[in-house]
Amino acid sequence: MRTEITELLNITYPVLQGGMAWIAEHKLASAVSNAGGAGIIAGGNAPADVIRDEIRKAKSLTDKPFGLNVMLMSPNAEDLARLAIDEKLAFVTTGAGNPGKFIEAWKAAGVKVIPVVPSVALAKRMERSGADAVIAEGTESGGHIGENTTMCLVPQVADAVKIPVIAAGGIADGRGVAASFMLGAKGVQAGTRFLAAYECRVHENYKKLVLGAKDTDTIVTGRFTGHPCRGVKTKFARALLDFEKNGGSPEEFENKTVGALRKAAADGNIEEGSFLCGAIAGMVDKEQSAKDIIEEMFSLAEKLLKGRGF
Ligand code: TUI
Repeated sequence: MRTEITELLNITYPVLQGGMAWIAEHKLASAVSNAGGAGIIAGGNAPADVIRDEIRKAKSLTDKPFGLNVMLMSPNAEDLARLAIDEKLAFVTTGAGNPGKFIEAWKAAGVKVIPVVPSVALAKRMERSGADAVIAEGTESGGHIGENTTMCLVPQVADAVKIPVIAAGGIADGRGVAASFMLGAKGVQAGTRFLAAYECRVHENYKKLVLGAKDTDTIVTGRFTGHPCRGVKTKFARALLDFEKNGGSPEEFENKTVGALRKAAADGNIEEGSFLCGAIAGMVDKEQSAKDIIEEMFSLAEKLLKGRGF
């Protein structure tokens, strides 16, 4: 399935793996890239040395292109931005902010730039700043989210910019891929589905929660901090929501959630971890290899799109 995204990134299938902090490391990224998609190592809040090591390990496992996700709220964002250049990565994706100040240097170094955007306004700004593509991410996504839905955001962004649009949020099978293409996307990004890949080395408890989730099992916490996050509706997540509903302070909320991603992903700590995942978790119910996930997604998508101008 050739699109502007397969051409841009030199990949076989127009699918990017989500840049899930504490989860997306070399094993998963290289498996996705080896399967013909675009694997991504998540920078998260990690220091550059740790991520350099992840990048080098991924290079030892694949000769296919893979990228780095730079989470712009990280205190290490600047170092990670430079690391992508030093390591000559094929592309970067960015999240949780405006990457404008890094774009020129990335482009000069030949690193393709693909920011996540939650709005048409930011998509247009990113296009003007020289981004190669944008990821229009709906509020169905896991982790830090915007307000608009994938269904509404993707066609509006596709109408507003000339660069290719990648749809994200709520896409976990071939139907989601086909729908995204119908909405004007030239590629998709999937996080939650890849969380269930054999090659994803997140804690067993995390996988179990996602695989066991049903349609109503995710909630959004932290809206009042300005950084809403979607994840599994555990007792801890419900307590966070009660805390904000009952007038707790945003500062105290942040204190309660410091380290919660690590506690979930590395320790499987159900009591204090934030098990971020997308609203599509209810549909993700089995572990598979990254290769099987991608091939299953695209064989269905191609069947659905055949004869519809794709
Ligand atoms: O970044 C994500 N997902 C994430 S980051 C993360 S770590 C974190 N933990 C707690 C609070 C905040 C972050 C967990 N999940 N997805 C991409 C994404 N980017 N979603 C929304 C945005 C976004 C929001 C505002 C991108 C740009 C933006 O721009 C605001 C501006 O400055 O114009």
